[in-house]
Amino acid sequence: MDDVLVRFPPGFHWGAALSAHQAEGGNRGNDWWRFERRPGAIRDGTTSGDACRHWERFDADFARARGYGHTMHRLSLEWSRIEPDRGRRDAAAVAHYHEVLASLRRHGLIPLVTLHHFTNPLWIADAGGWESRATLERFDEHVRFCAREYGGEVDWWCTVNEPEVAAFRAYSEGTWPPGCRDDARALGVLANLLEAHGRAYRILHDEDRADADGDGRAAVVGFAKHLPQLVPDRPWFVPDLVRARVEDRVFNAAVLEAPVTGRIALSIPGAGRVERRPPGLAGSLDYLGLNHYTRWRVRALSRLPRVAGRGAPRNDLGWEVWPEGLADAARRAARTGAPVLVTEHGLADAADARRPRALVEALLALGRAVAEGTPVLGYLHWSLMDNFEWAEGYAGRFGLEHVDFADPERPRTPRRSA
Ligand code: IFM
Repeated sequence: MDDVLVRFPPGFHWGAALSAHQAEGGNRGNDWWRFERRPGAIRDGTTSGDACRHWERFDADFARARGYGHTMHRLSLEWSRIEPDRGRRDAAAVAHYHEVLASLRRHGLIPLVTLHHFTNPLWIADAGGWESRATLERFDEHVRFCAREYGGEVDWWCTVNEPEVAAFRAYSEGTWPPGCRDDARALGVLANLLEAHGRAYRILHDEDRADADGDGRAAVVGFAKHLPQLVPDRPWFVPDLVRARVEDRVFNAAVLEAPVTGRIALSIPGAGRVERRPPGLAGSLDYLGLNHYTRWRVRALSRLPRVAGRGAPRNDLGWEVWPEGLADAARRAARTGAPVLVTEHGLADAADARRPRALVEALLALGRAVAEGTPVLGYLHWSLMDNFEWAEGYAGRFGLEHVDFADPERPRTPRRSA
């Protein structure tokens, strides 16, 4: 009975999230577009191609989101479209994003804009990507440009999406561009991305002085943290325990601490250590974006270092479906002292067999956490519609809406979850 009494506070934001490369289609100028062409890079052999054709269809997409009762929408601006060559801004792309933002406002959706969602312009990738210190300068310039250009329409900013995922998939696992397998390099990239967040935080506050929605705040800035629970698979087996602690420390704890204390301290035994205290990073969270999907059981001395619980329900990608985990992650995220905004949560479930129930259970648990005093500002589902799931291709269907990728018109059909 308690469950039905869960209430979210007035002003709680509801909505969904998308990212440019996964939905727009035709993002030819970035490192993902090139990587997708490597044989075997994408598990189902697809490429992002036209994706959802959201570039053309954004207005109708936002109208439907509003129809579901959404009040906020998370999107990303594709850096390679805005600045296809170093220092050259594409006027048509810049104007396009003004239209996108105007459409969101027209439909009553508050935009939450992500400035870096995994993709890099080719000219950045070819100049060393996030291993190069020069990329921090180039990103500063991009952030400054966006703050000045779009600050009048945007108050909510997400600097970097999942810096830890970007670093480890691309530089440690080697499954994302540029496809390296070197933990030491991954640590360096993660440190640079965290530093970039701190710098972007200061730039956005300096440059965006326009209060777009009249609530007295011109810029509300955070980044999105992918926060899975990493637990030992066999708690009685010391190597599993140690490995789970090491992974949680570098992937979760260190990333949560950095924007609070200003200290970046990353280490992996045998791979080295990165330690620095860049100016501007301390106190750089107006909110913490929480992306939550699953928990992983960590195994040492095993071919598969992370597995889903035996017998646990799984999504289409084999990740454990654990609805209560969202509230648990929100409590942990709130220990940073920043209010939490769920910037992503969902599951790949083409048949929509598990999603409706998992969604309700996750929200009930989140509502109870809010009632206990956990500061949560809103919930954005990943994703509004099926889209290009990176190295999984189109096999991971996370949408509230089904998209028919075989049809050039890319029709969308609401699932029961919507
Ligand atoms: O699709 C991704 C998204 O780009 C970042 N967070 C996790 C999602 C699902 O894997």
